[in-house]
Amino acid sequence: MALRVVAAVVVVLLAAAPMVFGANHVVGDSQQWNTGVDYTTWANNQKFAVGDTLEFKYGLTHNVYEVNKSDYDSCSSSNPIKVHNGGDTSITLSSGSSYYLCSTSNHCSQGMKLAVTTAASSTPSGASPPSGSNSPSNGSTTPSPPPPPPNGSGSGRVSSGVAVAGVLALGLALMG
Ligand SMILES: [Cu+2]
Repeated sequence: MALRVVAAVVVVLLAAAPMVFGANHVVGDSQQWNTGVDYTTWANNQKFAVGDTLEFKYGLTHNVYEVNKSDYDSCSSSNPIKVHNGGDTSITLSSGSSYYLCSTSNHCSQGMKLAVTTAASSTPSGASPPSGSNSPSNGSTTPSPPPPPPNGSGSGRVSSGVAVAGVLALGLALMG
């Protein structure tokens, strides 16, 4: 029976495993990474977490420059942290904020700039469970778990044996 509980727990863990991997956010959704899209609004409707991926899909006239905040604010592409090309760029988010823009002509000032901030998730500060171990079972009545039935496993074994014998008898009757 304990084995069955362990098996059930393993099944639940396996079912939950895909949630460990982060979500993929296609930048701009169906509008993708393009001019004329408000990526501030888009980002505000997303929930970014550490480990999520940001996927930029774009035509080859565009690109993805990862920049710092001041360059993001001023649409400067002269000092990029990282440059991506090729039309399909996936970036895995780490904690904090990251900033992206397109360096082509004036695309950034036409809206091709994106700021992403991941939610602080892994460190809930100061929220430790209460450590007091005062259980409310100090009263006069002592609640004890009910004892197992005296010959539970024995009778179970007997009844299953009877069942097996019955199946065998049925099989013999069918064959004979
Ligand atoms: Cu562009």
